[in-house]
Order: sequence, then structure tokens, then C-alpha cells
Amino acid sequence: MASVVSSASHDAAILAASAKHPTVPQVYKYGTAGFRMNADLLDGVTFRVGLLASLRSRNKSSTAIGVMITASHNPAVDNGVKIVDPLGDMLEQEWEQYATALVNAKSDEELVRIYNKLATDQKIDLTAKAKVIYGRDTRPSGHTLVAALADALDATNTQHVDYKILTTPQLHYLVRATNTEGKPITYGKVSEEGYYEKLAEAFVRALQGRKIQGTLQVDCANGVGGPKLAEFLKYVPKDKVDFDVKVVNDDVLRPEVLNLDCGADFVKTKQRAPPNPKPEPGLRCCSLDGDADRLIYYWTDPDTGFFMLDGDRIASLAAWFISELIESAGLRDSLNIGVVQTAYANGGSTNFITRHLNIPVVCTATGVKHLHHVAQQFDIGVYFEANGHGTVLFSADARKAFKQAQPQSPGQKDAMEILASLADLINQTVGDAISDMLLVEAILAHKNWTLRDWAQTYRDLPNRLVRVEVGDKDLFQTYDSERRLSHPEGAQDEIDGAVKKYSEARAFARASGTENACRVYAEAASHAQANELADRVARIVERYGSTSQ
Ligand code: G16
Repeated sequence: MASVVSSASHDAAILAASAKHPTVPQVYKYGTAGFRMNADLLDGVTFRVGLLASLRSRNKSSTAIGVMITASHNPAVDNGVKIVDPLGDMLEQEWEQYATALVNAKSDEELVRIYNKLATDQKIDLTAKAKVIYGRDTRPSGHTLVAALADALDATNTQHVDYKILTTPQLHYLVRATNTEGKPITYGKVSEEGYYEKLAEAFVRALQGRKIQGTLQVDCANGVGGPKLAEFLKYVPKDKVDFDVKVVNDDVLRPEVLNLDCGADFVKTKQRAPPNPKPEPGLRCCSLDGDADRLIYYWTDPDTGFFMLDGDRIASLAAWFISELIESAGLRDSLNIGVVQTAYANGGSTNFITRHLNIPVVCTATGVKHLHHVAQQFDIGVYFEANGHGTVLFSADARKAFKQAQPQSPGQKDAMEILASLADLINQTVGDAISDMLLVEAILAHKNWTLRDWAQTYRDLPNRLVRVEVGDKDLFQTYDSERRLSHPEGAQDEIDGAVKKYSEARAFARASGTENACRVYAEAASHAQANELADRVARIVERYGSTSQ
């Protein structure tokens, strides 16, 4: 009876609140990273995401669910909204379709019907407590979207906490920390400060007194990473670690410069350093993206130009370092390690990891949500997308082994201590550019390597990534972890025909899940061939993507 009464009161409250947050009629889809589009279209979408988040919390025994408002690498005029599950990972995929159904409801009444049907189908008690915590990036549109979200949470009697401006990984951290508070294994203090303290403390332990060489210039894409990195640096104890960081592109007061000619996506897709400030030759540089979950390293050289160390390089560096530590710790027989990549991974990196490091590699569809779940199948799962988005997951068994195994030598003890510190340093919920940057810095310090030393570990195949505007990107459907097109019919045959003309070549096309466009990737034996192949495939995609074809 209680739930009937509650459902009726929910209905009235949702109807009243929803009337203030209409959606603009069009087809919406929960994509690679939630709903992402021009911010003007997102008010009603965000309201409805709030409804779903409240249901999800009640469905998950009243644990806290996260909602992040960000469009990450997209232009400043866009925004986005995505849901974070109780352990800080992305929303379970089955629920993405429920989000899509709620957001596409054609009227407030239909919205309430779908909401109630979902509650009934999932046996959700609408009188149970619900909690949602949320944050947003620096986009001005985030203000009103947060208000729409709060209206949905109030209408559904959901307790909510507004963490205001955060990096995406910080929100993921806070969700897990909230849900593990007071448990035998906690994730960290439930505050932004707790996040900085955890990282800084683990960074000091991971370094074991090793020196970090020279200055690191960090381009923050004029996004939330700028102020948050500056804040983090205050927590690094100067007497223990000499970490000379120059923070650039940290202007969050002019929203229009967000991701403009800077940031990890610019560096990766343009394959060049941000023009401003021009990096000094040889300086160790890295770029974060607009919400600080991607990381790309690079340096410039007067003779050889620009050299980039992307997500594939970070994955191979991390897998190499950690597998050496596992060996030194005497844990090789008890813990397995694997690497997860997507079709964008450079063939050079996959060869290096499988043949030289002898570590298995699994390929998944694009989107960290896919990689994360596969990585969980290993004791140590290293996952990175080539665009610099990724992390390393440690299983409960692995963490236990690092802390409890009895070291037989000082070398084993050191290795176990570093492994234990890495399990704290590396964000266990999602890719985190600040945490990944500390990981890279710690590894380079241990190996006493420059970026040039790191770059020499293997040779990348020349490659090119192209963004292609098409009439209807949804015409492009893929299989085989997005490496092949099933639709439009005939397109894959033409791509295969183009690939055959080049040596050591590979190419694929897929619809983006965060932008209204298709992406084409090509690699081949030379830069000229990779560029030519990418152009050919882009033209095929353009032709098949125009609805008039
Ligand atoms: C998001 C996802 C990433 C994905 C990227 C591009 O990144 O979290 O996993 O690689 O979008 O996806 P797509 O090619 O489908 O547009 P971010 O950093 O924008 O949140």
C-alpha cells in the first residue's frame, strides 16, 4: 500500500517538476559517455537523468549514485550528463536503455508511465531512501543543468549533494568513497580534500625517494583540470618530493577557450603540440582534456619535430613496470596481468605488449565503460584508449597479496611496497589524468628515463585519425569490436579494397558516441600512406553517410 501511495505522490511531483523542464523533440541516445550535445538541448534531458539516478539508487540498496555534468573534450557550447554507479564505474549497460527510454518520452504523462513501469519491472521500492551526488565541469551551462537535476531529485524525495565544480574522475572517486565510508575497506575520505590527500600520500610512497627529472609542463585545456591540479600540488610535501610543475592553459574564466587549440584531444588528433604557449624544445609536456580524464605526453625537438606518447604508450609503460614489479615481488605465479585496448590502439603497441612483454591484449569497443569491465577480469587489468583515457585496476586478491605476502628479500619488499602504493595512486573507478600523470612521473623517476628513453621502447606505425561530418551517423553500424562495418551495406567492402592498396595497413570507420560525426582511423607503413588511406576511407564514409546516396 505504501508504495502505491508513494507512487501517486511521486507522479504528481514528477509531473509538476517535469513541466518546467521540457525536452526538445528529437531522438536521444545514451552514448559513449552518456547524453552529450549542444547545451541548449540538455535541460529536460538532465531532469530525466535525475529521475533515473534516483531509481538507480533505490535499485542499488539506497547507495549513492553519481551524476556528472560535462562534455569533456567537446567544444564549449556542448554539455553532457552521465550516471556513475555505486563503485564509481560507469552506469551498467542494461540501464543505458532505460535512460534512453525515459529521455525520449514524448510527454510528461508518458514519462511518468515509463518511470513507474521501470520501478515495477525492477521491483524498486519507491519509499526507500535514495541518494545522488553530482558535480560539473567549468562550462557555464552547467549551472542551469544542475538546477534541472536537483528538481528531479527533489520531486523523487532523493537526498542529494552538490559537489559543484569537479573533474570527472573526482566525482567517480567521491561516489566510491561515499559508498565505502565506514566499511572494512574504505576508498578514501569523502571530500575533494580526501582525494588530494590520498593521491599525494600514495605518490610519495610510490617514488620511494626517487628524483623526478626537470620540469613538467601541463596543458590543462583551459578546463577544470587547471584549478584542480594547482590545488593538488599544494598537497605534495615539498620536503619529500621536488615536483616542478608548470601549469599552462588554465584559463577557466573565458569559457570559449575551453579545449580550443589545446588539450589532450587537440594534441592526439592534430598530432602536434598546442601552439600556445609554445613548448620549449626538449621540455617534458603533457595535456589533459576538458574534464581531466585523458592524458597525452609529448615533447618537441628542433630537428625531429614533435613526438607524442599517447594512451597506448602509457598502457605499455604501466604494464611493463607493473609486470617487472610482480616478477620482483615473487607474485608472477599467483597474479595475472592483462591489457585492454580498442581498435584505435596502434599496431606497434599491441605487438610490443603481446610479443615483447608477453602480456595478453584484449580489444573492446570504444568507451572506457567497455574496457573497464574487461580489465576487471584480470588481477591487474591495464586499460587505456589511444586518446589517453584509461587506468589500471587491481583486484582484491592483488591488493591482499601486496600487503600480506611475506617478502623473502629487501628487493621483494620494495616491489610489494611500490605495488601497494600504485593501487592507491591509480584511480580504481575510471581513467584519471592527474592520477595517471603521477603514475607516469613515478615510473620515469624509477627508471631514470626521459621521454625520449620511453619513446624508444617500440616504434608506432604511422597513423591518422579523421573526423567526418555525415548526414546521419547512425547509418554506420559496426561489429568485431567496431573494427568492421555491417552497415551501410557495401561500405566495408570498399574500405577493404582501399586498405589492400597499402602495406602494413589497417583502417576502420565508426560513428562517434559523443559527437555528431563519424571517425576514421588508418595506419600504414609510412605517414604518406596512412594519410592517403585515411583520406580515401573518409571519402567512402562521406559518400555512404549522405542520406541521398
Ligand atoms: C569519451 C569516452 C571515451 C571515448 C571518447 C570518444 O571520452 O569516455 O571512452 O573514447 O568519449 O568517444 P567517441 O569516439 O564515441 O566519440 P571523453 O573524454 O570525451 O569523456
